Amino acid sequence: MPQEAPPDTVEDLVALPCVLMRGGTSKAAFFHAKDLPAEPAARDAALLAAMGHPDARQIDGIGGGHPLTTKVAIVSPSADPRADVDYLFGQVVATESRVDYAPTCGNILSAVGPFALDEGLVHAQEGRSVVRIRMVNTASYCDAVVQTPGGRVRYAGDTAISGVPGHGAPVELRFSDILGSSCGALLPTGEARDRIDGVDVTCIDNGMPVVLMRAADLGVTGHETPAALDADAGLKARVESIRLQAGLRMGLGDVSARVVPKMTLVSPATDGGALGTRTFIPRKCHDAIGVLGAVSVASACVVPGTVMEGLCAIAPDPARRLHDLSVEHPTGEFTVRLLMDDTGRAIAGAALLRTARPLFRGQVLVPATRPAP
Ligand code: NQM
Repeated sequence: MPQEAPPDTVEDLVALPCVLMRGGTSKAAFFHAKDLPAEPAARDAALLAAMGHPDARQIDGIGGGHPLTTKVAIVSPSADPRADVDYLFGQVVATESRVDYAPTCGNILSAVGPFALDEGLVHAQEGRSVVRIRMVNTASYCDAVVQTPGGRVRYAGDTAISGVPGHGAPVELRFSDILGSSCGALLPTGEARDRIDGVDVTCIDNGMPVVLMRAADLGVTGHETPAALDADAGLKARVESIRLQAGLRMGLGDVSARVVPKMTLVSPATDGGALGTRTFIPRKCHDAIGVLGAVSVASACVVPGTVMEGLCAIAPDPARRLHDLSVEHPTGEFTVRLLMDDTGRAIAGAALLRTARPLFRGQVLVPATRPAP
């Protein structure tokens, strides 16, 4: 029987080394920067072909037909003395044949430490290893604490996160400098509350630019399912109109073709948490909530005067240095730990737990002849 040729000898397909990883409640194709074309247009053409475009189902690629499963991570050793590795995140917008590098992604970030250790970019320590990551998209930093008993990444464990079945080893993410990551200030409009299209909003950026609106102000409860909200064309049009105006006020410019700011409807908690959320990312409702999106939303709870006032179960309290805020979302909750400075009024850092694991290691095959978008 003839032997099948290994994939990298297939003449009209290019084989790109790739690890498919789950990070938190998202999935991404992970690449070493050295394995992708250096020129940005050629790199994006390869990524789009790998994920499958311009088809919404991504049938001719490995993307999952949903924003949360159409992500890429490009990792390389860092030249920055503050970091071990550089992490460039890309949100593939398959239907529009483009890769958006404006946001970073905190869920996928949780898989960067394990990937860097598995791939030998960082040497594992006994017990646990701290991987210092530069988030290239936002020029900010994160320390990821990964379990490495015996000097190898451990994926099994007893940490559960809402939105993912089962348990895994915890990856702790510690952020210290994400205030104003994309907009330059925690409150990019200079106000804790703005009024857009007759609706009170809070524009905030602690790792992710987010616009908070009270669900009730938009005629919904904020406890609807993502499918019900996605089917509400009138609501989505109102949210998009607010988003376009908020983008300008936040200094992000024309955001009509960008995936930031994210749009979060907030409501009183129903399950013992601090608040309820439904987040558009930005045109589809998230099944849970993004990591840095959740950090930004939680941050609004400790800033006086935001739309969270009177709605969040926890009021700002300058006597406290540490706040654990449970952000409820459609598939459970997400606890964000906010560290306050000595005055108790300014946010000094944030920390949270995720799980992550590799799903598949190999090569993704890209048609050699496919024209660039
Ligand atoms: O906000 C979804 C996700 C994200 C991004 C999105 C994220 C974050 O759940 O840091 O994690 O907002 O597009 O992966």
